[in-house]
Amino acid sequence: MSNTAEKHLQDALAAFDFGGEVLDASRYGCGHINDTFCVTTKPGKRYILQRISSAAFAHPEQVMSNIVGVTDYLREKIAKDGGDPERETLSIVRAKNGEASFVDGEGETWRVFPFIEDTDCLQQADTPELFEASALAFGSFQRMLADYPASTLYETIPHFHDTVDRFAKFKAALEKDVMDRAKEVGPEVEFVLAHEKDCAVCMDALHAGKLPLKVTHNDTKLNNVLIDKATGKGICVIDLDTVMPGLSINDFGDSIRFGANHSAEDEKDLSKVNFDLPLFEVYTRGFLKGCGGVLTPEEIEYLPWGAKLMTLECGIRFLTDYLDGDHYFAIHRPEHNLDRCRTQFKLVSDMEKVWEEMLAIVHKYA
Ligand code: ADP
Ligand code: GN1
Ligand code: MG
Repeated sequence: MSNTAEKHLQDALAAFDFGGEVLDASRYGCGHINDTFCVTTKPGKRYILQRISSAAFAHPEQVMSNIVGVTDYLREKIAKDGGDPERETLSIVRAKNGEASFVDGEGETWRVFPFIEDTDCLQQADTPELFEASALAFGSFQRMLADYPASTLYETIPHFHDTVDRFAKFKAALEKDVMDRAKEVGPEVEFVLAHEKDCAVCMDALHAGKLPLKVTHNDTKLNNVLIDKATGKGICVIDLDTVMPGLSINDFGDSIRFGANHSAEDEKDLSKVNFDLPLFEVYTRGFLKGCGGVLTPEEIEYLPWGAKLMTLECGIRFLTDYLDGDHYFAIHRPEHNLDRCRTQFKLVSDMEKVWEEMLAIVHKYA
């Protein structure tokens, strides 16, 4: 994220029809990738206006093509199941020229979604019930897209969850050390190097045909699902930029990484960062229920690996960005990415200590 989004905000606002005068457009949310604004109009409606991160997405038009396809498909499915398509999936507000997005004078892409009202976006699971609600939502997302034509989807970020490739990119950043920061991160570097073999476990299982490619979300943190304030149900999975073929265990794993603990992703005091096995259990139960039988026995067997590798990989990504000079993830303090990396590695170590229990929990609900 950078402040230059404000430079083109007025142009972007003018490119869309918000159904009335725009009263306000302010930065919104806690995402690390896009520039997000909440737009309020005179008729009292709200919208999400986003500038898609060009640091993350080389082809925003491909991102939008995926989102149009997936949300059209979900809308039909939700309606058939008697749900409310306006609240249970994102809808795109097209630009005045009929396109799914607007490109500003600097070539940056903007898009608009109606704001889904009367929902909460949580940064931490306040109760196990809410965490389970998010698990049901992400599991159902897998189930609903099980028959989606995967070949029509673009790979919006190549090698996104290829942990072997993430390891290689980390080594390259370490070697270059453009910011001269490697000397500050010895223990973190050691941690990554000691886990080199682990990085290959899921990719090897994919290549061996043990794990299938599915249509997956790939960014299933708790704040990417909206919880209905009235019912406490996870009603809408958002942030669809990385929906593409991937591993189901990674959708499970990324939620565990972010939500199965009681601390913030950027907590500085590591004594507060502890993997929570009961929350792991709650999420496992909800996710498997939401998936409704679409996972193979091998996918279920590998769920703990999904949890461990998504956490390790995310820590590696934060560390790589720190070494590179913080160009990818939005940061709000100088060592932000390093703090984030440390929480992830603490969680990985915790998981390693209760590995047998994690396996037992997965077997219990398989
Ligand atoms: P990023 O990729 O930067 O995480 P997101 O698409 O997740 O961007 O959006 C950032 C935040 O904006 C979300 O965490 C959520 O709080 C809010 N948000 C996004 N879309 C909607 C929507 N349609 N309705 C309500 N809130 C939304
Ligand atoms: C980013 O977009 P956001 O903030 O929901 C990132 C995820 C990371 C996450 C770490 C496209 O998610 O992969 O796991 O930060 N998204 C992208 O919090 O890189
Ligand atoms: Mg997000």
